Amino acid sequence: MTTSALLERLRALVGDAGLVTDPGQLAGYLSDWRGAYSGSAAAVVRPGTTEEVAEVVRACAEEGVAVVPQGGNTGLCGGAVPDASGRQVVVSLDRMRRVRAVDPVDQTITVEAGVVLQAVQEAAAAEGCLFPLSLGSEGSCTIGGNLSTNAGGTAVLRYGTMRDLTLGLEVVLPDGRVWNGLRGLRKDNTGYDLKQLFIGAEGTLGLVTAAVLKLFPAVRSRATAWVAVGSAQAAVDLFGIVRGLCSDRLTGFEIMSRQSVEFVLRHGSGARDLFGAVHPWYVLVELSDTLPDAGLDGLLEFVLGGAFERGVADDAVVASGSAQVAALRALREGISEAQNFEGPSLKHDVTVPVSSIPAFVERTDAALRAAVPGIRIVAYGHVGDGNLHYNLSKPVHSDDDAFRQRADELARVVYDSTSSFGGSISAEHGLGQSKRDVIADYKDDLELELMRGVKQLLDPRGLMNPGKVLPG
Ligand code: FAD
Ligand code: 2HG
Ligand code: ZN
Repeated sequence: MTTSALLERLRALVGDAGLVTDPGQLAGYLSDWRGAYSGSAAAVVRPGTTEEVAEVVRACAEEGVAVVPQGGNTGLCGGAVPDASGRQVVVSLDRMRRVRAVDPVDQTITVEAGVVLQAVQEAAAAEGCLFPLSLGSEGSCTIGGNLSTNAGGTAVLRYGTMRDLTLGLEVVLPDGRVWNGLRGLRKDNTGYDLKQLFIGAEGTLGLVTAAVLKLFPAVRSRATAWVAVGSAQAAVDLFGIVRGLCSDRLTGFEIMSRQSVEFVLRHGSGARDLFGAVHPWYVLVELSDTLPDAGLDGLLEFVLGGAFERGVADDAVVASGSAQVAALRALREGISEAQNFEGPSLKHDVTVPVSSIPAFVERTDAALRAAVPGIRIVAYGHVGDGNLHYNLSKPVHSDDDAFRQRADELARVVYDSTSSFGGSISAEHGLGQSKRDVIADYKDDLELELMRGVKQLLDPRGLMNPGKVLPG
């Protein structure tokens, strides 16, 4: 069958509204959020139901055409972007936006894969519950993308990653069969936990169409502080102090280097520095509780007072009122976007044991500064999870392309250092196309062999998001 015959078959399945071939409309689906990756496609298909997804995938499989699943297209590793051949079909879940059920007794929510994360949070809140996954991209990213990247974000410390938040999945397999694993059971020991294969698979094993997710009791009080610390070691020490005293009430513990904050101060609208002096590192601490008057501000002040006495914290502000909380969060959440104004951002999403963060930072900073004098290291992230976004911006007044050309060499510096601390080169963003080759040097051969075996079992013809995750 020719491409045009396949497109007519797809049009018959999903209707005119479900098939995009117009170049103007295609553009938004063919490159990622940052414009760092772009490709071409025979078409974008937008099925409206699981049955339609299954029919579309079956039609493509019968014609030997590769499928690229896409949600909100906010991923940072090029996983949702097609290759340059123009032969692949992008399957966007952006018409599958139904919340199928919210159950406050079972504490579950069942949603289709195209539902935007923020809409899930809102649907849960409307029933007095909490869906805790929280990302800077939550207004655009979808549950299908969150599942497929095993997204993390700022509340992992308390609630875990998407893997921990998922009870059941519905998946269209690469041959078009539908696996209905939409169970909301808290316990189910009937063999292999198949849903975990699809979580974090970045669309290489199947197309997720719906999920049953865990809910939690709504949070009724919060306290937020912005703390200046003198070193990464002090940030880790502060983490130990806060966690020790606040336990599960500690919901978020985010670190930011001065360089990261400076970018937001320069490019974020209305952002302002909180302290008179400049500090090398900052921490955003968030406590939360289900009680309405849990006295969290007082608790946070008490904890920070102890940290000052021990010389761990240098300055701090406990936010008063929702406007100040939003301003503090914006200083943290604005970093990702602010980097885009400073030339190419070479992203490295690494994780090491929390206790190794200070030595990791010291060693990696030194190696990078030796390699590129004047390099701007934009290190920040979820320090309570040992996860740093160790991003690199070029020295001021230097050439974009010259810096980009050194991306692989500089990634090696960061990844070798990560590896020497027993860390991982992808904490939460995945491998996509950006890290699919380099992972071969940092993952055990046996693990890669087992991963290839799983791929071969589920997708023997390699038609589900080829060129992603597995080394070529
Ligand atoms: P997409 O980008 O569309 O796709 C991501 C991958 O999932 C691709 O490989 C795609 O093929 C696959 N996929 C998408 N939908 C499906 C489906 N239904 N079935 C099978 N495969 C599918 N990530 C974090 O983990 N933590 C953060 O704190 C965080 N913050 C961010 C902040 C900003 C400003 C931005 C731009 C991104 C951030 N991200 C973060 C990265 C990104 O938002 C997440 O990876 C998110 O989970 C991707 O969701 P998406 O719907 O946009 O997926
Ligand atoms: C965050 O924590 C995101 O802000 C994005 O994971 C990180 O842009 C990045 O590198
Ligand atoms: Zn992150």
